[in-house]
Amino acid sequence: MRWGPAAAYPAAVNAEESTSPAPRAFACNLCEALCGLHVTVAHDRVLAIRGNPDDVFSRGHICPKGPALRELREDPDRLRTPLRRRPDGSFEAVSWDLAMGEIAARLRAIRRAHGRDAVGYYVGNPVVHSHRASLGSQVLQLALGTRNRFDPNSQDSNPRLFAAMQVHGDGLAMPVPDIDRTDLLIVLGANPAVTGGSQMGLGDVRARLRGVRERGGRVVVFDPRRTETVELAATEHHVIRPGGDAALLLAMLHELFERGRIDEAATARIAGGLEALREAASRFAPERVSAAIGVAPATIRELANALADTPRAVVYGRLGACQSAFGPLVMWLVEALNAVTGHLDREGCAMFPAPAADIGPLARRLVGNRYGRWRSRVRGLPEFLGSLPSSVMAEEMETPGSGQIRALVCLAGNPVLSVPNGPRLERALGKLDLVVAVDLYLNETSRHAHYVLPTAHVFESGNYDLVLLGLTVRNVARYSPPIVARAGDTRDDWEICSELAIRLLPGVRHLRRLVLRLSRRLPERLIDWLLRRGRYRLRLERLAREPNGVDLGPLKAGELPRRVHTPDGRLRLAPEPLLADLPRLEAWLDAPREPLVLIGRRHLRDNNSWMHNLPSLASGKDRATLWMHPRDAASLGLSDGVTVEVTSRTGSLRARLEVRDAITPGVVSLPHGYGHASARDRLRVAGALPGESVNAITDELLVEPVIGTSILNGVPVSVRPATRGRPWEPTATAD
Ligand SMILES: Nc1nc2c(c(=O)[nH]1)N[C@H]1C(S)=C(S)[C@@H](COP(=O)(O)OP(=O)(O)OC[C@H]3O[C@@H](n4cnc5c(=O)[nH]c(N)nc54)[C@H](O)[C@@H]3O)O[C@H]1N2
Ligand SMILES: Nc1nc2c(c(=O)[nH]1)N[C@H]1C(S)=C(S)[C@@H](COP(=O)(O)OP(=O)(O)OC[C@H]3O[C@@H](n4cnc5c(=O)[nH]c(N)nc54)[C@H](O)[C@@H]3O)O[C@H]1N2
Ligand code: SF4
Ligand SMILES: [Mo]
Repeated sequence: MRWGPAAAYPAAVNAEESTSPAPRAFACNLCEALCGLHVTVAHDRVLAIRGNPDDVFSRGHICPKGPALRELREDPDRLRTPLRRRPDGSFEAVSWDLAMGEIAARLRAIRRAHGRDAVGYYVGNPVVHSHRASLGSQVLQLALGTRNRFDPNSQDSNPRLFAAMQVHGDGLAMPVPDIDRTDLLIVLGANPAVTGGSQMGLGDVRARLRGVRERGGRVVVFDPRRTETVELAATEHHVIRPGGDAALLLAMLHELFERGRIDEAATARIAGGLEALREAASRFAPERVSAAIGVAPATIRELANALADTPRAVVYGRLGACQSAFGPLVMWLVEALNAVTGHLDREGCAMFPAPAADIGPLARRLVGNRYGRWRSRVRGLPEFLGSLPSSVMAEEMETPGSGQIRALVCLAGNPVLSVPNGPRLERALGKLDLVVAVDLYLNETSRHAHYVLPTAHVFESGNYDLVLLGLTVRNVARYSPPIVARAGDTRDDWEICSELAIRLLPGVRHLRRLVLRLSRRLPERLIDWLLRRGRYRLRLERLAREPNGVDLGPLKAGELPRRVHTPDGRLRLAPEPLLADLPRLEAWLDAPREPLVLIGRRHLRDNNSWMHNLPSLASGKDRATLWMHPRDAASLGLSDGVTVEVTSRTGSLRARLEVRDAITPGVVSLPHGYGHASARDRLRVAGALPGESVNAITDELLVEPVIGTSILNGVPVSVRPATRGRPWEPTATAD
């Protein structure tokens, strides 16, 4: 059947022509900008979505993804009933009770025969954007009790969490830039103008970013690409070689130690390890690192001194640096540099948010602050915060023996598109005894499931951003109660996870109905409890009456003692596991360069892999293109618009070439989250989009050695003209 966007979607209803119902406030949960939306609803249908000018955090700003939440609710391809796979591979609709009963029975049988670790558990990114999903995922984890737990953090935040754990003694103790008051913001590997900020929740993104420059401050961006953030907000852009950030920060420290610009007495009051940090930095003089990282010694020196001279200044590093070859080192050095220059826990500097509902104590108890408690069976990569790196999933499924993964529960994730060497994972998934997906769609991952459980739309379940309101640049509290009734036979992630957990626990199985009834509002009760005992003494009921949010004021200094959980209450400036990785960095400085390396890219209308089925976001020109500098294109004899084949150790893909001087020579870039052709029968808009999955050519064996984070920026590749075919027709990949 042909099904174009025009036929599939009811035309947007003109709000003026309808009865003009008053818009309801609801906070967008797609990214960390947490924008307030005005949602016009009539008869349980969403008519229109705009920015909410009265929202205390976002003040009316939104991006195109927020309004697309309307299309998400209407999308005819979104799942509305549980599915079970038939022997011939097709899916049939089944009841919740039947699906839940069969899943639980099969999981129990697999565990009886092969042990708990035979069930793998993948928890995807949207979980952190929903309180009902994050609490549900924890409950299900308790019931599954598997050590084969995975999440995107090994492709994302782990270096930052690890640095927080090492330096502050708590993985959640992550300061954010006090962007509203800073005079110098140094950005390493982030593009908040597009992403909404990450571990730096930026309501009213564009105004906040531009604000620094408009106040006369400096915004200095280090990035191999001239990004949208550079265009919008930077006063300076420095190209850096992918992976160069750790050496840059060490060279800045070198300069500061050399010139005696570090207040040793002040630092010693809050931190230990200064001598070891000085010793480490002494090996990385600006002249030593400059050629390798592509930043001039004078630039490094000037910036180091500017940091020391500017009382309100902050260094911020994020995803681009986390996914580089030295992610944990960079994130450690960001914390250390802010601390030793007096830019921690002060106004205009790196500051700790004070959330109304603080999950810190609970998280420390549940997840703890340890790592390496167990290792992956095949490659021996360490557990961190209860999870193993996702890059080991495929080999743990393929390799026979005790502890082999034979089933996977995948909650809100699309690892076939998000994990390096996705095609290998896809093949491994196809051979499992049982795959259960909890998702909105039948997509590249969930199409391999035996059961797919459909989740409700966020407008139907309501949301409190339990995790992300602890990472905002201003203290705010905001609860969005449900604004429309449940459409279709869906359930929310809490309902699904808690029921599955209950069915897996032998003791409570028989009291299921009672326990489920009692636990339905447990997530809200927990938040209410956290709010009441929190420092602002709020209540959920009050927040429900103020959906524009409650402004709790600018970030406050003096949070450090509450946030630091090291044994002696002081920061650790020179953690042993990170010092141990420095010889690798020194070797990298001298190693021959790869001629061409691949980095990632995010676009405003993409949201990782999963909103490409919404016409307003999918429209426009092909975004899954390979960006290449004119000089490289000329030397390879390639011209703009041709189809190229990009090859790495793991495979190859085809993409249209975009020749752009915004990217630095020697570096090419592709966005992730594309490659929907294989799911086109159930994703009719996304499936027609050009583009293949970049994770067909990222390498599951390319990980940094400290905690096994995937190196997704700096993957060696070669590029040549494609001999045949169009970029969105999938190519074969090597094993
Ligand atoms: N529109 C949109 N917004 C999103 C998402 C999305 O998919 N689309 N995803 C969300 C998610 S899950 C996350 S984690 C956040 C991420 O949000 P950000 O942390 O802002 O990350 P990116 O936009 O990926 O930007 C990373 C930047 O690092 C650069 N870079 C690559 N390698 C290096 C390097 O070695 N050193 C330096 N200094 N720079 C480097 C890249 O060119 C890129 O500009 O965004 C979130 N917001
Ligand atoms: N090469 C490369 N790979 C990357 C990245 C990169 O920059 N480059 N970025 C990495 C990063 S930062 C991240 S966070 C990961 C993301 O990796 P994943 O979390 O694995 O993937 P997503 O694309 O976010 O897919 C989310 C899935 O959840 C479903 N979903 C959406 N909302 C809900 C909900 O409320 N409940 C449920 N049950 N399901 C829902 C969607 O339909 C989709 O299938 O990708 C990582 N992979
Ligand atoms: S910037 Fe983020 S939070 Fe705001 S509307 Fe867009 S996706 Fe939603
Ligand atoms: Mo992410």
